[in-house]
Amino acid sequence: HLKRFFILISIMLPVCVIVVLGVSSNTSYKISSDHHSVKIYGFELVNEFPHDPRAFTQGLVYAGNESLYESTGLYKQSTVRRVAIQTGKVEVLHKMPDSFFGEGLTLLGERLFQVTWLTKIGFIYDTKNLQKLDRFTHQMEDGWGLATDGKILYGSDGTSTLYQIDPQTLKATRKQVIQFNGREVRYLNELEYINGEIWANIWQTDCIARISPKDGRMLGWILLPTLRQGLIAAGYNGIDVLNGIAWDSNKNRIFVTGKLWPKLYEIKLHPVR
Ligand code: DDQ
Ligand code: CA
Repeated sequence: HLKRFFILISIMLPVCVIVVLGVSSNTSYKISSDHHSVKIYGFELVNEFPHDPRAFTQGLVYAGNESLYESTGLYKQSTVRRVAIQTGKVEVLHKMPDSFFGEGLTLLGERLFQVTWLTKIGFIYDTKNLQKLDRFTHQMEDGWGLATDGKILYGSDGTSTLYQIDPQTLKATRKQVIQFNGREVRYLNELEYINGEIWANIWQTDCIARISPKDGRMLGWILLPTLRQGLIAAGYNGIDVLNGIAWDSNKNRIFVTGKLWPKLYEIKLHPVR
């Protein structure tokens, strides 16, 4: 286990450093204004809760009443579910058709919006029973993440583009290419709207980007490598990447988890620089 742990650290640390500094082997390190304005955050663990280790988490959103709505991926086993935070128990379950791979999920009013991997098809569900109300097509390249500020939807498709989407027409009303240190921030994945910002999991990393939806500017990086590394060190070898951010705006609580992770974490950020 120890050996695996060190191999993992030696892989993940450079990945985070590369993302944060925007340095690659064929470019030289350039100081840009980003380095003065973009903050780096670590975290403090507030709570940990059980999480279904078979849930390939693709969307996570606070439902109120100490529960979350979660969408899970993988063909033949994609779901939308409501889960109790304390116990991790599934309270309501909707099984998606076998041919769809569930992706990002967000809650707007009484309805849940969801997108699916490798299609432009999305679904709308009733929050009460998770029954499907409607289907839609969107204008992104692919369906990865979804979030909302309560008025408009925000979407990601695995590129560096953050989309603003009209929830009535499902048309993209604005596209912002997210950049850091003069480079595009690609692989924007699961999203959350938090206190006027968009937070984005960066696929295949332990990093979350904090983005201003007003001008598309990068505001900060949250580094969470120890969550996944801790699980690996505890013997959970089958887990996938960090994915899933939910925000309880009433109590200002932040929850994160990952694909096939046995835990859901409540975290508090602290600036490290
Ligand atoms: N995405 O969530 C990053 C958008 C896609 C993840 C795809 C993971 C592939 C798992 C295996 C797929 C089997 C066809
Ligand atoms: Ca989310």
